[in-house]
Amino acid sequence: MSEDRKIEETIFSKIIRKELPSDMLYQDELVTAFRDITPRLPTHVLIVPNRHIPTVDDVTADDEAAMGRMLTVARKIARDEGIEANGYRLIINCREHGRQEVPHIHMHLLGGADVGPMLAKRD
Ligand code: DGP
Repeated sequence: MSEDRKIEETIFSKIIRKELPSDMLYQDELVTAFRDITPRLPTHVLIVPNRHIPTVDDVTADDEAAMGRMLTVARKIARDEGIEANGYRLIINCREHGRQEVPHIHMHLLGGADVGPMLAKRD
């Protein structure tokens, strides 16, 4: 691993370990879910692997259980929030072009209102 891709913990690891407060909705041995601090829609939850994996590009076969759990937990939370019937969007940003701000994989669960078009059209 090159110096510029050093794995440094983010604030999310401290949230997972409950060293920092969050509005946590779910935690098990593989993943944790908590509300985004700057919600873009009525439901905006982040679902993260407990293990620090910086980006989707760093995922290995060993992470498949956690990656799959992120989806089943997304489904559970959508039901808990009562947004499953109308639907929702799941987003994982990766690195610079994906506009990933926190280098600890996180899936955004967004719903409770129409999320709008998939991406803004480019000129
Ligand atoms: P992304 O751009 O995909 O890396 O999204 C990062 C999200 O993380 C962004 O929507 C705001 C959220 N976030 C950043 N810091 C914190 C925090 O300390 N607590 C919580 N709950 N969310 C945070």
